[in-house]
Amino acid sequence: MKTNRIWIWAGSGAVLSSCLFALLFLGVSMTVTPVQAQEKLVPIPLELPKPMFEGTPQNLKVPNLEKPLGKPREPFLAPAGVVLISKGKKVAASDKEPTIGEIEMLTDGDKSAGDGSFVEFGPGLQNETVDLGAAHEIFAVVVWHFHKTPRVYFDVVVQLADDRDFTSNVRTIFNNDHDNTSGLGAGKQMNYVETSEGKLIDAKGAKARYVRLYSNGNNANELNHMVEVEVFGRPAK
Ligand SMILES: [Ca+2]
Ligand SMILES: [Ca+2]
Repeated sequence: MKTNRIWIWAGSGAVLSSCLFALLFLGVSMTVTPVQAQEKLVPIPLELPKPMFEGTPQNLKVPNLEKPLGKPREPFLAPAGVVLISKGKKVAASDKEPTIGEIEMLTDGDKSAGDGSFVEFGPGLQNETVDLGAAHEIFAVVVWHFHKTPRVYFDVVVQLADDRDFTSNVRTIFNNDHDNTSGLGAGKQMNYVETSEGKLIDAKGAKARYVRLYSNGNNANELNHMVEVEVFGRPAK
């Protein structure tokens, strides 16, 4: 009898401690798993314009140039509910009087390559800033500078900030200015050839209201061009 009772006591003790252990384990794994990892990921609703040229020419004499993928880009995944949040949003530019087109055309939804769809800004380092109207979680920024002919735009830097003057919580999400011509810091990303796919930049859910894009001329001339900027995200919690 006495032995039985001891066994029962020992048995419930073991059950209790394994329950405690399981709870502890669950608690630990819950704290280390980020909330986002549990969200369902789906391709962002990105619509591409018609290409004006096939493939990518190999004869561009540009240093530090990324090798073309040779196939369509894989769909970009983000949490379900992430949508295009930049269409029709206000844009400001360092060159307030573009020589071709209007600043508003950067977020008008027209991504065509042809004349009448791109905006031409002055030479040298220029920037354009999209105001999303409120803080958003940003997952992707896609930019089309010019895709009528294959071109490489220089010193492409993309930044996020909380304020329009880019003084508060400034983060750089893309920078291929490897020798710091722009004075924004040297970047490690490579030069790339513009295509109808645009350049897709992973913003990893960073919170910001403003998106700023710099460029500093291109391999054909000193001017800066922009067809469209698209930002995919959702309102910040
Ligand atoms: Ca446009
Ligand atoms: Ca540079």
